[in-house]
Amino acid sequence: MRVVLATSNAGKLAEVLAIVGPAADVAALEALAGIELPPEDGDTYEENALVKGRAVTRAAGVPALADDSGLEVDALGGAPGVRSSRYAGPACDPVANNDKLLRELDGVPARARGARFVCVAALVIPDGREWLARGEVEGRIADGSRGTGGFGYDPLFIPAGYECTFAEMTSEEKNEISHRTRAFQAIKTFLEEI
Ligand code: ITT
Repeated sequence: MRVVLATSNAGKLAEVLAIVGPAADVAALEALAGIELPPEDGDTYEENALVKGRAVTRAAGVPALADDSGLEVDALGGAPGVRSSRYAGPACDPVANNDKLLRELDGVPARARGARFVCVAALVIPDGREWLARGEVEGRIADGSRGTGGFGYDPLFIPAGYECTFAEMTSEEKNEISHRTRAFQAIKTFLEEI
């Protein structure tokens, strides 16, 4: 089955292709020229994932997958959370976001740098049916930026049980344990049903 992934984030697209690829023919949003994603002003990952998925399904009449995700840092009361992409401002600049996060955690010791990545994946199909699935991975925030793989906050995130950041892992290693894999594995079972 052909589904369109409602994202403008190339890093997400690559990961979702690797996870869901064998179960469905996943196309990038660019395949549907002219369709723009609506603003994400929901207060939850679930609302935002559905907004993205519904917009693409409505505009194109095809099944859509969407992903809303973020990084929740304990010492910051769960911020940046659902606002992760815009943490340092509307430019959604990952380097500025990472710099801001390191500044906010300046002086916070390792034991208090706990964090988790959260991903909510949505599947929306033209007959109105919708599915949601959440995946999380626990870890902590490094003292500095390390590694060149992945995207977004990956150079700052050390998953529990590891000493390297997500950006120091291969994409296969990250995909073994990531929040995105956990969410999209569940969505994959729904895809196989319809
Ligand atoms: P789309 O809305 O077009 O899908 P986006 O990047 O704006 O792309 P989100 O609104 O879901 O996506 O924001 C998620 C942000 O959380 C993302 O920009 C990263 O900063 C961060 N993030 C989520 N998953 C991540 C991961 O696996 N590795 C690193 N950062 C991640």
